Formats: sequence, structure tokens, C-alpha cells
Amino acid sequence: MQELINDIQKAVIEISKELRYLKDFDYTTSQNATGDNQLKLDVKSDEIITRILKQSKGVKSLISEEKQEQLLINENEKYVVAYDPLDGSSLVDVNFAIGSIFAIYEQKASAKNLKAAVYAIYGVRLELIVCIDTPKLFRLNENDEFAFVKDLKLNEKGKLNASGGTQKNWSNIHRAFIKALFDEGYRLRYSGAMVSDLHQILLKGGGLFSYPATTDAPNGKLRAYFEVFPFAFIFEKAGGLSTNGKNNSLLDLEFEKIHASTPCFLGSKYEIEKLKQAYKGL
Ligand code: P6P
Repeated sequence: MQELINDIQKAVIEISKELRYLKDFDYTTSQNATGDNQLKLDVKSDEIITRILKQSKGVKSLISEEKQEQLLINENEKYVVAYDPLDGSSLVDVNFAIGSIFAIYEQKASAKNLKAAVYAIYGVRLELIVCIDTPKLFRLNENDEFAFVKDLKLNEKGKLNASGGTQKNWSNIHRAFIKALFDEGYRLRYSGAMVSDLHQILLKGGGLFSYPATTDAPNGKLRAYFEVFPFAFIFEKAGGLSTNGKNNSLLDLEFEKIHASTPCFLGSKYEIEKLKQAYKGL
């Protein structure tokens, strides 16, 4: 596992260098499996990760937001790595923080087989969160090495509310719930890059990130295997909770399709329990 994580570190350092002096902000003429328009940078980031992880010890197959199908590497190895190579890439033109998200499954991509979750955040600094038992924050130093900073933990309750999805397409129950949090004094923190919005809640100690079912996206927007499950794993290991609005944990969900999406709510205990109460009526 450590060798695989070391190789993920190499990939994200290379992607961060691509971002730093980026010249070509154009889109390709293609779309990914979810129908998102692909930036040339999305494809380049996927190529960097694929090249490095193909050589990495222990990799059985790769699942990527930018690949239509699962890519078999070595049937005799044990880790299935599912990743979003550049989450929030549509914000690269406005220089917002974006990231890469990795879920490491044993033998088969399934939430119950999830053994580690890793994400990089390309912001003012390059930082990496590695979670096997506890989410650990690492920061790239002057020698291009990731130095450990601290373990991350969520408080019982936070102050931040990252409310995703097109508001005119929210259910009335969701609209009333989000308003109730703002009426309690929560502050809106939403950039449009889940990796950054969830990182902020994790580092600030708590709050709620929500991307609900909407009339235009009844199964939500965020992809289970390489966006939702890794963050649910991290948030629950940090002492928080996750749900699809009806269940006890996003990690109880199973999907056949590798690009399946799900409504998702991740945060501190207080906010998730409050949401589950509100959603009882849905
Ligand atoms: P919306 C980025 O494209 C992304 O996949 C997530 O990182 C982000 O949380 C979400 O989509 C934003 O979606 O509908 O709010 O623009």
C-alpha cells in the first residue's frame, strides 16, 4: 500500500507542475462517461496518473472519471484504484483550488472493500490527505517531499454550509433544511470543487457538504466510486458522518456501474443527524 501511495504522490507532484505554468486551457472535442466536457488538462492528468500507476506494485486495475471502462493492469494484483484525476477542473481558468481524488479498493471496487482514500489539493500549497485509519495531512516542502503536518478530526458540530446543486431544482424539504442551517448562523462556503469544499470543512473542524437529488439530477451528480466513497471514508474516519439522505452511511451503498452517482451529504455528526431527521419526510 505504501508504495502505491508513494506513486500517487509522484503523480500529483507532476500534475501540480502542469497546473503551475499551464498554457492550454482549452477543451477537447470529447466528453467523459458522465457527459462532462473534457479539458485537455483532464486528459493530461489522467494520462499522468495512468502512466505512473500502471507501473505501481499491487495495482490490479484503474477506474477513472476520464475513462469509459475499467482498465485491467494485472489480474494477479490486489488493488483497484478509482480516481478523479482533476476534480473541479472547470475552475482552472479562475485559479481556484482544485484536486485529485483516489479510492483504493481491495480486489473489487466496492465501498466495503475500500482500504484507503487519498486526495491532493492544488492550492496556494500542494497538500495531500492520506487516510487508512486516520486522515493525515501532508504538505509538499522545498525538497519536493510530502512532510507530515497533523491528523485531521471533525468536531461534533461546525459552522460551514457547502450547499451544492442548482437551487431552483432542490426539493422543498432540502430547501427548508438548508435555510434552517443558515438561520442558525451557518456560513455559505461553496466553490464548485468538492475536493476544496470538503477540505475546508475538514480543516475548519466541521459543517455540512451537500449535493442532493434534484429534479435535473435525481441520482445526484457526484460519482460514487471515485468522489463520494473516498470522502465518506475520510469523513467517517475523522469522526463525522455521511448519508444519501435515507441511510446510515454512504459506504453502505453498492452500484453496478463504475460511473454511478448518488445524492451525498457529508459532515459533522450534528448536521448529518439533523439532515436525516429533515429527510424522514421525503
Ligand atoms: P455544480 C466539479 O465539476 C464537481 O464534479 C464537484 O467537484 C463539485 O462539487 C460539483 O461538480 C459542482 O457541481 O452543479 O454545483 O456546478
